[in-house]
Amino acid sequence: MTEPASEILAVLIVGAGFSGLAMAIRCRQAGIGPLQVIEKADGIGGTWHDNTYPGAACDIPSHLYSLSFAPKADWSRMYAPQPEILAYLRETAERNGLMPLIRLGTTFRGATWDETRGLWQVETDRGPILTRAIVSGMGGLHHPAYPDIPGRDAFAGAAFHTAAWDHSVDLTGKRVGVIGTGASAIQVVPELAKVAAQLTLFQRTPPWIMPKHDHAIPEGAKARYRRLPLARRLERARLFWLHEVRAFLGFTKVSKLTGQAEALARRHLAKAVTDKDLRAKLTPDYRLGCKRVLISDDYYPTLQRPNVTLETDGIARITETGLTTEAGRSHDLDVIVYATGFDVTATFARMHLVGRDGLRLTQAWSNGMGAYQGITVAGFPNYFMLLGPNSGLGHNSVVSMIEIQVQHVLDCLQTLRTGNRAIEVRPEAQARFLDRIRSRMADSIWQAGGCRSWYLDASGRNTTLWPDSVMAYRRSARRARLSDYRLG
Ligand code: N01
Repeated sequence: MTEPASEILAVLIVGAGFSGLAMAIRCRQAGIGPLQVIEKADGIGGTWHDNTYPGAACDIPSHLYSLSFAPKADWSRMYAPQPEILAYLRETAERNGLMPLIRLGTTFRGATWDETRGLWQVETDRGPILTRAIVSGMGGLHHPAYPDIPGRDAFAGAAFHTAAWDHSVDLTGKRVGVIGTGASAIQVVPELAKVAAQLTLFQRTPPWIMPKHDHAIPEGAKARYRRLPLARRLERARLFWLHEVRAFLGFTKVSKLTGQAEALARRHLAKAVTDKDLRAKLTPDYRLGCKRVLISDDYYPTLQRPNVTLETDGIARITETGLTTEAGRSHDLDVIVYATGFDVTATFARMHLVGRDGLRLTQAWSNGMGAYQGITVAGFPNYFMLLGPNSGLGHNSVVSMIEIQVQHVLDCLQTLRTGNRAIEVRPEAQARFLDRIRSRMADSIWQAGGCRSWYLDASGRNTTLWPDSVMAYRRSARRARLSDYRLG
């Protein structure tokens, strides 16, 4: 295949969510091109395009969960609802001239490194693309996970996942069953309970929940942020540090303060739930931080509504008319909502990437996922990941992580403009980095906290989260240390 040079991209960005858009903006500002963004969905926004369930919102404050170089002064609430975040991403893309560069409805199928030409040959469902570099902004939370419960196909009513909401189904007056009690469930349950005749929540493990204190941002504050960018920046910094200290409050490892954070969460529960039996069912038996710590002010009150039942008996099977529990209780339902999270490992495992000397990413990761700074993998030149392995966060805004990674990738991309055809992480640098991660993980809250979560892979290793503060990651990853890379 010999394409004219004009059809060879400098960078292909996969995914038009927070990471992909941030990368595209910064590439344009740095004059890196030609550039294209492909997105499998029919609109931009990534997770905020997919997750449209009632009550969807961010559990990180808006002024922190936004790009520092694309600020928004007039966020409506402390915690923005999904439509507002999606609108922000659309406006940001438009304002930065990205829309003509984005090809929607185009799925990345895989890519093969062409050593002779120093190019990636990318396969999409809309044809091939040739590019010098690929930046994956695919993230890990977009393949809905459905539980392996017998009889799942037998159910005669409507059934859908929180990340693939079926808006054609009117839940008013219906008997609704929700499976799962994670971050998505605690947002959707209060909304569904307002309209459903009966809502049954199937809980396997109770989450730790802290008060949210959500509120509308006063008009005066919005005007101030508009007038005085410094005031907005100070608010962002305040929120950043407020969250950053959580890394030392038991959110990454058991600390002296873990017990105090747990006591705070228990008080939140005790204040909201007076019934002793219900409170016992809602009390976690593992350490706070082991699973994502949730925030909500309306979840506990919702569980005490007369039309809501909390079922803690395990689900034995799904039948034509509802669910049967292991104790033999039947729940007749009109609708089942799966709030059962995402298949993170499968998302990365499905990346059909063939690097140098025919090395497949699945081979490179046969003992578990891992990447230098969560960004680059030895054997895969000019391939970069945003929010790749071990760069998710439990305690602070992932947007901060994205911005650090974008800067690192920009440094790498700059080397390709100065005569180098390829930049590839040195295996020894990657090994050193992964050793560091492993040793920090050993006594982390996710390993030692007495729970299982989506953070862990099949062998029980945490390959998803960064085990330290954002500032530590910034020190580690913000600038690409070129001595850790091989240029050629
Ligand atoms: O998914 P989850 P999620 N039978 O994996 C249960 C981000 N997010 O969509 O705990 C019964 O957390 C499972 O039970 P257990 C955020 O990063 C962010 O809620 O495994 N139950 C659990 O309760 C988050 O961490 C926001 O015992 C079953 C639930 O399903 C990530 O997305 C908002 C089951 C899955 O919880 C995922 O959150 C929403 C079974 N067979 C999401 N299988 C923000 O606001 C699974 N479960 C930023």
